[in-house]
Parts: sequence; C-alpha cells; structure tokens
Amino acid sequence: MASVMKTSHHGGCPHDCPDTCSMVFEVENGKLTAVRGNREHPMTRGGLCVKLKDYEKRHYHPDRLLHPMRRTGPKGSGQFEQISWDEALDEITTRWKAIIDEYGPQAIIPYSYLGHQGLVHGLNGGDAFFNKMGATVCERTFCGEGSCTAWLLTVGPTAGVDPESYIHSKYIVIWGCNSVSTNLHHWHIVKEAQKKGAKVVVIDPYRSRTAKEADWHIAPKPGTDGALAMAMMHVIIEEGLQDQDYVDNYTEGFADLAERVKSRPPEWAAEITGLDADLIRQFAREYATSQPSAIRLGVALERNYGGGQAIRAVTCLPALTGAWRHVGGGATQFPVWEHPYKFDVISRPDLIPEGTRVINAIQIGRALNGEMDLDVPIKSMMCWNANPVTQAAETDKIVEGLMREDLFMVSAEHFLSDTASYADIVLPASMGAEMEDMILSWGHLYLTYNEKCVESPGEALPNNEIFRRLAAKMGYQEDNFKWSDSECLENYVDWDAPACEGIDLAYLREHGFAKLNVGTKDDRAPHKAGNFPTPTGKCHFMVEGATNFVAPPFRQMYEGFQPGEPIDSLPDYVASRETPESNPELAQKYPLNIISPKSHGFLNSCYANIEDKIQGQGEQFVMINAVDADRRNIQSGDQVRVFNDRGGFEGRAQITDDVSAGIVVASLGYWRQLNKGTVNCVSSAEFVDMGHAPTFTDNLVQVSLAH
Ligand SMILES: Nc1nc2c(c(=O)[nH]1)N[C@H]1C(S)=C(S)[C@@H](COP(=O)(O)OP(=O)(O)OC[C@H]3O[C@@H](n4cnc5c(=O)[nH]c(N)nc54)[C@H](O)[C@@H]3O)O[C@H]1N2
Ligand SMILES: Nc1nc2c(c(=O)[nH]1)N[C@H]1C(S)=C(S)[C@@H](COP(=O)(O)OP(=O)(O)OC[C@H]3O[C@@H](n4cnc5c(=O)[nH]c(N)nc54)[C@H](O)[C@@H]3O)O[C@H]1N2
Ligand code: SF4
Ligand SMILES: [Mo]
Repeated sequence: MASVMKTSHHGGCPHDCPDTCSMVFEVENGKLTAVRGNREHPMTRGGLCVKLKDYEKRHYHPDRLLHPMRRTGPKGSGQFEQISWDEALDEITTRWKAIIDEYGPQAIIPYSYLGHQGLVHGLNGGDAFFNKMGATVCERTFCGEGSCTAWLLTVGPTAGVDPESYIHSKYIVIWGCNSVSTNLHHWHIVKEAQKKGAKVVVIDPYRSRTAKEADWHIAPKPGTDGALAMAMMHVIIEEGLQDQDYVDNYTEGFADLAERVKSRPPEWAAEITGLDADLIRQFAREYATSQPSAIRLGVALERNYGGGQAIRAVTCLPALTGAWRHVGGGATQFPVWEHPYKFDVISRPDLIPEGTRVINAIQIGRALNGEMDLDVPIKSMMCWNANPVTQAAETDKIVEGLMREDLFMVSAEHFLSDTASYADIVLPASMGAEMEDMILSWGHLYLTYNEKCVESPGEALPNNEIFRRLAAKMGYQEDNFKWSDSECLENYVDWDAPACEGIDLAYLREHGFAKLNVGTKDDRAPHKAGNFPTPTGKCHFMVEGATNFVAPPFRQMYEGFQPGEPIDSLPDYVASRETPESNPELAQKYPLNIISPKSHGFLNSCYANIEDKIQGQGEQFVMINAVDADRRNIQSGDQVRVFNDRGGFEGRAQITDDVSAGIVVASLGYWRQLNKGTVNCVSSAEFVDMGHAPTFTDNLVQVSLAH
C-alpha cells in the first residue's frame, strides 16, 4: 500500500469578514482534504461558517480558472482561448505601455477590494505597482468608510471595546449589524453574555436573523438612526443620566451638544423614525443606567445620506454615559485601528506622482461609461479581489462601460465572475491554502497567519506573484517588487510596536495566531480615563473646523489629497436622499425603500455560483409586507420585478411581517449571469455625508409582478 502523507497547517480565512477565523488545513499527498476552525482560537472556537466549512471544495471546484486566457468572442460572451503566462503578461504590458505613451498612465485604473484580506495578496497588494506606474488612484470606500470618518472624528483610531470583552457587558446594542450571518464568531460571545443576564438590543429596520434572537428588536425606518441617537442624548441629559465626571474630564463640547439635543426630543424622533416616543425614552434610560453597556456598530448604519452624522451621534453615547469606564463598556467599530500594519510600506503612497487624480470605486460605472467628465479617459482597468458588476452600484452603467471595445480589461480571478467575464485577458489566481500571508482583521484583536501548504492547481498564481512578474516586465525596480511573500510579511508589520511584544513571524508560524498586546478581554478598558487617540486626548462631541475625509488605508495617504468640504461641528440627524418624506416626487413613482443586506449563505458574491451554496441560501428573494403585496396583487412565491430609473432585478416574493410596510429586503451577492439582474441594478452611486461611503440603503424602488 502506498504511504499517505498527512499534515496539518495553520490557515486564516482570507474572505472579507470581520471574524478572520483561524483555520487548520489538512493536507494529504499534496492535496487540501479538509479545512476546519482552530479549536485553540478563543473566537473561532473550532467552528467555521456555512460558507467555509468545506473550503477545500472551493479550491478544487471544476469551474476554477486554471490558465491565463484571451478573449475570443464579443465582450461578456465568456468565450476565451488558453494562452501562456508569458503571452498574457506580454500582451498586458505591451498594451499598457502603448496606452501610457498615448494618454499617460492615468488612463489606467486598478480596481481591487477585499476578496482576499491578506496583507500581501489583499486590498493594498497592487498599490505599490500602480502607484509606481502613476495610474489613476482608485478610492475604495465600500465598507465602513463613512463610519471610519465619524469614528475618527469622535474618538480617534481606537479599537474600542475588545469584541471578547462583551462577555462582561450588561447591556449590548447591536446597531445595524446582522451578526448571526455576518459576525458569527462574535455572536457566541454576545449569546453567552445574554445567558449571564445581559440584555441584547438589535436595531435594524427589519427582523433579521439577529433581531429574532434579541431581547429587544427596535426597528426604526432605514436611515433614521441619527434621530434615534440624538433623542437618546436628549433624554439622558434632560434626566441627568450622564456621567458628569466623565464628561467634564474626558470629553470636548458637552455644552454645545446639550444645546443641540435640546431641540431633538423623543417626540421629534418618533415622527422621523416611526418609533414610539416612550420606547425611545425607555431605551435611553436602560442604555444609560445598565453598565457596562456596549455598542457594536454594523457597517450598514452608514448606508444612507446622513449615515456619517448618525454614527457620530451613536459614538457620543458611551462617553456621555461613562460606559468607557468599564471592561465591556463603550463601543466597537473596526478593531483594525490597533493592528500595527505598515500601510505606507505596503501601498507606497510616496510613489504616487503629484497631482494624480482619484476616482472612487463606487462610481466606476460613471467613470467607464463616459458620464464622468474626465480629461484623460480610462482606457484600461485591472480588476482583482473584487467583483464590481455584482457588488458596485449602478450596475447597468458598469456593464455599459465594460462593453466598450476600446477598454482593455484585465481580471485576476478564481472563477469567471460577472466582472471577469468582460475581461480581455483573464489571469488565474491562487486561493487561500496556496499562498503565504497574514490575514487582516477588522473584527478582532488577533494577528492571523496563513501558511502555503499546497500548490495551486493548473497555472494559477498568487496575486503578489502576478504583480512581481508585471513589475519585472514594466522594469520597476523598487524593493516591494523583489521581496518574497515572507519578506513582505517581515516588512509590512511593525513587529517592534508594543502591541507586538513577544510576537514575531516565527511565533505566528508556530501558533497560527496571536492576540495583540492591547489588554486582555478581562482587563481592557482603554478609555476608562479618557486617553482617546484624538488631538486633545478627549472624546469629541464637537469638532471645531471639521472637514470630510476618507481614512487610510482605503484611500492611500499622500500629500496631493486635499481636505474635504467642511462638515457640521456637531452630530445630528440628516435625512436620507431617497425616502417618501425627503423626495415625495420620486416616491410617487417608486414608493418603497429597499435594503440589500449580506446573504447568510454567500460571502458578498463569493459562493453564489456554487450549486450547493445556492441551494443552502435559496434563490433571490424579495421580502415584502402584506400591505404592500396586496396593493400589487402579489402572492408569496410570485416572481416579482424590483426597479427604478437606474435598472431592475427579479426575485421571488416572500410576504412577511419581518419587514414593515414601505420597506422591501432583497439580499446581496447573487450573480447577474445566473439571475435576472441583481440588487445593485437599482442602487445609487451617490456618496453619504462622510467618507465617500455608499448609499446602499438609500434607494427608492417599485415592485410589480414580473412578466
Ligand atoms: N447593494 C449592496 N451592495 C454592496 C453591499 C451591500 O450591503 N449592498 N456591501 C458592500 C460591501 S460591504 C462590500 S465589502 C463590497 C464587496 O465587494 P467586492 O469585494 O467586489 O465583492 P466580492 O464578492 O467579495 O468579490 C471578491 C472577488 O474577488 C475574488 N477573489 C477572492 N480571492 C481572490 C484572490 O486571492 N485573488 C484574486 N485575484 N481574486 C480573488 C472572488 O472570487 C470575488 O469574485 O460590496 C459592497 N456592495
Ligand atoms: N454571511 C455573510 N457574512 C458576511 C458577508 C456576506 O456577504 N455574507 N459580508 C461581509 C462584509 S463585506 C461585511 S461589510 C459585513 C457586514 O455585515 P453587517 O454589518 O451585518 O452588514 P449588512 O448585512 O450589510 O447589514 C446589517 C444589517 O443592517 C441593517 N440595516 C440596513 N440599513 C440600516 C439602517 O439604516 N439602520 C440600521 N439600524 N440598520 C440598517 C440591515 O437590515 C441588516 O440586517 O459582513 C461580512 N460578513
Ligand atoms: S467567512 Fe467569516 S465566519 Fe466564515 S470562516 Fe471566514 S472568517 Fe470565519
Ligand atoms: Mo464589506
């Protein structure tokens, strides 16, 4: 009998998810045979989610791209011929050099996101290459960017409450986050706290899976969280429930905030949010008096025009009530702020030529289809780690742009995604277990290592190797393009930072993960005595001279960026752009607000092409209230069309009181090539008030029976 070589290796889930699970890769005879959650990791606790539990199958899926390919049919037809890596890279660099000669390097735009979350192969992995080229800078603000701006203005770059410290919380507010689907490895801690007596409040306009498990589900109208938070502060101050000592010592602008919220009573907020004024009072009192209280801010909170201001208001609450004094008290946005990554070394913003333009990824459709007034047109786009046709707003414009015969489009992918299918050259990319990396975490305080333990199938290559080879062909000489993946890791992390004390790459290789030295779950109370990483060291209810900005690393920092427009010095409620109240004329045609949250069974658009995952998730649904369904003669199970002036998609009606009248919910990720349109066909590419974040929840639609 031939002997079987069985080994286990440390992995990290590379998907765009706050949990960044620590994984164990099982390898037999050079093949990945099983992937499981690391039992030693206090948050992963041995379990992966439904998407990843058989991650090895994704590695060897029959549809996986294995060879470089050149388009042979019309754009988007999916007709390609196999070519060699040399041919592919020669063709790409020859075309790019010609474009640079004729139009300059800004005619080329990179487009990437967090398809892979590694420091080496992830979001910023191609930045150094395209910065050296002088390409247009692509600003990537899909996820939490308005929230980042609001958070940084108020409390600075702090990780806030350790997600593990929620075990000590007595009152937990999950605000605009569907943790059961999107943050599972925090949810078990919340559930444990709940068992110990903590009250769990979920604030979500519809009854999500998470809302169903809450002790109290509060359902304001979409985009009205700012009014709710302002009214809470009104009640807290009116009833003297604030921690005056904390406010006096560790905050700025209390008198101005108190003056502002005076005219924001619960009755005012009730009109806006659709909630009862007494409910708002009760919530404010409970929140202020049940300590430690913790707020987990979800990404979706920012997705309306007033999203940034709403998050500023929410972020004031823990300082007003002194919640920060306690372990398990305060708020959590992105724990990534305390991870010592050297984004300037990874991205090399110093290489960006002065005056280089910036185009935002959310508006890529407008940039490609000619709608944006560009002095240099975009002649080439390279896309990796992202799938804008499915995930970015105003899909029809993106497709119109990608159909342009004069656009040279390159895609590095695992599968022929909705976006890759429009490429001129497709490059096969390596997957999780096939490349070394450390996986960024925006949902916990651990460093996570991922070992390369199997070879890539076919001719697939890691993203960073693709850029190394492209750099060699372009003649770029910087160190970034010479470092091996291991050398990148040595250079990309500030191993000398206090947070890394006792941790180095060798330690991570041996143990797979390591908690940063930023306090333990049982003693971390980073702001018990103020100590906020703001210019004054205090929490800023008010920021004098505040301006809008986009935080790094999503927008690389270089001196050419101008500060944004001035913004209100205090938080407030700012109305959404598309609601029946704010735009009655539009609402006559399109009376319903659509929410397009993440799917339980897909990871953004990943897995939405895989048969058993589609079966698990179910087909595209449209949740609608009986009142709205009756008016349209819609029965449960009917195929319906959801549309507005930007486009439309189809789904199966689910009549349910999980959504209120006036709201429909259809989840994200379904592939356009397998469905009739996607949720992003109706979403707008306008920005919210801060951080150039997207308005994915600020869209009016009509729903009718499909024909
Ligand atoms: N309507 C609506 N739209 C939304 C949202 C919403 O809530 N509603 N959410 C937004 C949010 S929060 C986000 S983060 C974005 C996400 O938007 P995207 O990042 O564009 O979405 P993904 O589906 O994760 O696309 C990742 C792609 O990268 C590929 N990929 C994965 N790993 C690798 C790799 O190692 N190498 C290469 N070359 N490719 C790889 C995957 O196959 C996949 O096609 O979507 C946004 N869009
Ligand atoms: N299963 C699964 N997990 C994922 C992902 C996935 O696609 N699938 N994607 C990953 C990514 S990229 C991200 S960014 C995270 C995001 O994870 P979450 O932060 O949970 O984001 P969403 O699912 O977009 O929205 C969460 C909830 O916010 C609600 N919401 C929408 N608008 C509003 C509003 O105006 N106010 C309030 N209070 N709530 C509102 C939605 O109804 C939804 O139930 O999840 C990650 N994890
Ligand atoms: S997608 Fe998220 S929950 Fe699932 S294994 Fe990866 S990190 Fe964990
Ligand atoms: Mo995201």
